[in-house]
Amino acid sequence: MESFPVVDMGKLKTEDRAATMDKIKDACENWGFFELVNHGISIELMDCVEKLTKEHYNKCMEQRFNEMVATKGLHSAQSEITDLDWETTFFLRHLPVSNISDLPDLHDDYIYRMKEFSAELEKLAEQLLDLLCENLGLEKGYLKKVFYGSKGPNFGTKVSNYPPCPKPELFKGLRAHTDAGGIILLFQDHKVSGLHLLKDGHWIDVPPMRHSIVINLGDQLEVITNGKYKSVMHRVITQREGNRMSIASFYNPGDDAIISPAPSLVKEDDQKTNQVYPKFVFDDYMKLYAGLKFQAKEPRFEAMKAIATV
Ligand SMILES: O=C(O)CCC(=O)C(=O)O
Ligand SMILES: [Fe+2]
Repeated sequence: MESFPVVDMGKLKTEDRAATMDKIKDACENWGFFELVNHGISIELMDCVEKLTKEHYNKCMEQRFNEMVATKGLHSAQSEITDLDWETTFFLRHLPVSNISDLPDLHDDYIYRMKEFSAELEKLAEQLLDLLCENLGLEKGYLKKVFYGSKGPNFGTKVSNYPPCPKPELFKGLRAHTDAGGIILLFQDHKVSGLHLLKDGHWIDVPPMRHSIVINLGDQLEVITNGKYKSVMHRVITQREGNRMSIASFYNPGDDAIISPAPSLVKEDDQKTNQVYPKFVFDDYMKLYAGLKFQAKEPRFEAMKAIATV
């Protein structure tokens, strides 16, 4: 079986550039996921973010999670739980307006480092969007411009921990879904695994690799590429031992961004066979997604076609 795609971004500045671009193209077309190394974000910063996130979990999140488990009586579950995820999270919004300083239990150093990390991830996301443009034959800046809307992109970070679970067969850390937005950049625990993607009907492990960033594509890139690239189902399983940290940053279109297939990626045949993806305002998609996250994406695309407000 082919192995999980690992892209060495350092090679983009060498004679291996063309082969590296091909690797990204293949990953986008066939996996919806890839893992980046030599992405330019400093190891020192990543180690610091990891340390601060784990400290914050130990200090603030672990007890809260255990109380939730006790209140809901989850330890006595006897059959699979399908309406809840075995995770504890908080969300940092960076763009269009940051909420980091408003969050109650983050100390100054953590806030400072998370801001620094998110600024690096924002740059990386925009760089990746341009690499995708290049592979798709779209002009440089096309995707960034589409995502911009009138107020710029939505960019935020979900900080999650998946605590050890006494009954991993009954709980998912995060139930299977595709991501609604644009491009996702994930800094995952290098010791405790758990993220799976669905490929050709099989769940495949996204292997932990220290200091890498895992990239995946959301529903909006599937629409804009008219299905040339697909958002891929993924899930997190629970483990009996170890707490898994995951810091997922979502670079998404702005609320009023108008999303539609790039005209150059729609073929005449697609029109005839009605294979064209819908056109909509991003926030309308998000409202629909809120209630349907853990379901297949195709009915969401159909529903957006039926609404057709733009
Ligand atoms: O925690 C992970 O590894 C993945 C998280 C994820 O898929 C999500 O938050 O959408
Ligand atoms: Fe996800």
